[in-house]
Amino acid sequence: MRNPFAPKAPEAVETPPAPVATPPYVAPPAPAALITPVAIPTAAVPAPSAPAERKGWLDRLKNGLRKTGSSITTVFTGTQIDDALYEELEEALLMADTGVKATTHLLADLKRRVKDSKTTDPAAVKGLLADALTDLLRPLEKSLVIGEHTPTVIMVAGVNGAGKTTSIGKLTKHLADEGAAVLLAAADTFRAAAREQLGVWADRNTVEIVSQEGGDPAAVSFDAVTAGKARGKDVVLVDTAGRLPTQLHLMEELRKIRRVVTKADATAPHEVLLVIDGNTGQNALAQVRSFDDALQLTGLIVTKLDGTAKGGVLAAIAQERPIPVYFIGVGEKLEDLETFNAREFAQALLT
Ligand SMILES: Nc1nc2c(ncn2[C@@H]2O[C@H](COP(=O)(O)OP(=O)(O)OP(=O)(O)O)[C@@H](O)[C@H]2O)c(=O)[nH]1
Ligand SMILES: [Mg+2]
Repeated sequence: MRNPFAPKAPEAVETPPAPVATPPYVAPPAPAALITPVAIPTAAVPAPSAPAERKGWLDRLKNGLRKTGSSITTVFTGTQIDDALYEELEEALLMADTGVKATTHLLADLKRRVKDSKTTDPAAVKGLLADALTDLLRPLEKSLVIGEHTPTVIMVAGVNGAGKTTSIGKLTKHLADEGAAVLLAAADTFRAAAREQLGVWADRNTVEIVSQEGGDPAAVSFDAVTAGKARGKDVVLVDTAGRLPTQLHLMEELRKIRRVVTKADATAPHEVLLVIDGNTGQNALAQVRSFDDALQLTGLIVTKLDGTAKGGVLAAIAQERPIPVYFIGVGEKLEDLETFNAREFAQALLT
């Protein structure tokens, strides 16, 4: 798939063989694409010279994490590497939502790196911490692959207001821009406003939407997947209503949506994504655990890493429930959704 953040190629006209009713979705390759079609190896490492757009976006991520970053980096402004430095660092990491387990792991790893490097300069320790954090976060790096199934069915869940619908909208835009046929399923049937919100995204991107006033979320999802198959869509995105893991009947309803989607297509859902608000702190980890236990998550989207988010929660997730982070969001605008890169994130956090 072409990198949506790279300058548009002059004319990348696709000419599928004429008589095929449902041509498979194939897009030209590019590194660091937001979505990876199946033909491209998933280890889509960003090109060494990141496009200008990505740099701009990284600046926004840095801005969002600045508060956390400065409270961690002041730890390294002293003249000695001593117990006081490690204690201060421990405190700063805990304050950044890193959690006890990941903090303990990072400190032990860092001490080992300091010893191996024989450095005596606190400033150098910052670089070693960035390495330790990158290694911890690396298992979370993974590309979302589409094209393996037609349609690729992606179910999206999360607590109220986490950013599910917005993230689906951003994703739809990117997919539609790349020529993928997308169908949206408004499985948030409780509120008229929720259907309308998704409808706006559908109109804006001129993609189709399956919605039903006051209908059963599982029935809407079933209809959407069935329609997606019949109409040869590349992707079906199922937007669900927000809910807390403690609302057991609502969690059961999510399981029902999942089961019913499988009835419409035995291989679906191909992805079950949890959207988490980056400001949720350590509670985000509890959300990941609960939704994963209920739905067997395949990926995460972490939103709102602009503003007051502390960022350390990704380290906690990596340590305790390493589910891939397909995307991170740093704002409400369309371009504020990007792929997750461990090294970039560690550097953004520690500058
Ligand atoms: N600053 C910022 N705001 C975001 C981001 N993603 C989403 N939002 C905002 O968060 C609010 C909630 O977003 P929605 O997409 O409606 O959240 P939702 O999870 O669908 O909410 P429910 O369906 O009500 O559970 C909106 O005002 C979005 O604009 C982000 O990355 N950064
Ligand atoms: Mg919503």
